[in-house]
Amino acid sequence: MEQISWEMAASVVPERPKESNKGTFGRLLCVCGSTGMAGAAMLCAGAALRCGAGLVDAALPAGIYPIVAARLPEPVYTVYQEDFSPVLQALKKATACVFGCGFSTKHLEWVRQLLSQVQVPLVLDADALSCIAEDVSVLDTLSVPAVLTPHPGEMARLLDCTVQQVQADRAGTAARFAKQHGVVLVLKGAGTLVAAPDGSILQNPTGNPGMARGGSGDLLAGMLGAFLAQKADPFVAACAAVYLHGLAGDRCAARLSQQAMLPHDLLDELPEIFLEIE
Ligand code: NPW
Ligand code: AMP
Ligand code: MG
Repeated sequence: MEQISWEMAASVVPERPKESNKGTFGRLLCVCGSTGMAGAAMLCAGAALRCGAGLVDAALPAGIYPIVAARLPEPVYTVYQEDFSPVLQALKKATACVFGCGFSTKHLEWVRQLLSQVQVPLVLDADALSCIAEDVSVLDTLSVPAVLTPHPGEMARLLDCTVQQVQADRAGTAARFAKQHGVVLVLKGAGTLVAAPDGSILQNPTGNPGMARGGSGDLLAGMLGAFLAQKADPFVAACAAVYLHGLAGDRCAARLSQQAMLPHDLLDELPEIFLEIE
């Protein structure tokens, strides 16, 4: 199978014209995190910041806002409680949105509201995917490009099948789902696959088992969201994000060992990688 190349990954980094300002590089809304999963929001928003988004707006439940804001000074924050409307207002100002990392699976109605109102390219990850699995047909109502980033467990939920069935035919599973719903589908795991809405597919050559720990996927979603906010084509953005995420993981493993590396350590590898691209 054809693999994602360094050149394709590098193509996602835009020129930074002399006269540019933060608006030039997009406004990414990250609807992530819930009580008990503040880390998912931090990792997602932190990765988006390191991948060039002009402005990151982190939409958080009030309970975790002080924790996240104390650690990440750069985002603006949209804080909500029982009422989801502040998030829907923030969505109107965004140029891309990442939805689902650590969001909790209790709010199917909020997922429906966001999907019915979103007008910008969208990353759907983690608990947003688990909610959508209740009614996959909501994907067919989307009028914007969507990139879905399931791990095999989430893919199995979306298809109402077993993880073993997903893993037995990863390429076929990813390509069929992408084509059927007109989305970009990133099927994660060793040799992550990226399937385009036309069913074509590329495999990621980077990454290692040191990335098999909680939080890795939340970083990937933030990286991908940042590239979408900077107007990258959704399929190219997905390929670039998985390639650069895996490359950062490989460099982390060489520096820190697969045993001890942590997801947030990957963020420290990104500046060197972007220096090589620039
Ligand atoms: P098993 O048990 O390994 O055999 P869930 P989650 C399966 C947030 N996080 N290959 C797995 O199978 C996320 O963003 C927050 C095969 C199990 O059945 C989500 O919102 C963190 N099977 C939420 O937690 C850090 C695989 O899928 C099921 C597989 C829940 O997400 C952690 C598990 O999936 C986390 O990111 C693979 N490669 N991968 C934080 N610090 O705030 C998974 N499975 O139930 O959706 O749980 O992925 O942990
Ligand atoms: P998640 O399960 O959502 O946290 O996502 C895990 C991330 O780590 C995905 O990007 C996976 O592709 C990556 N990952 C997990 N295990 C491995 C592995 N054995 N080899 C390469 N990448 C992996
Ligand atoms: Mg995940």
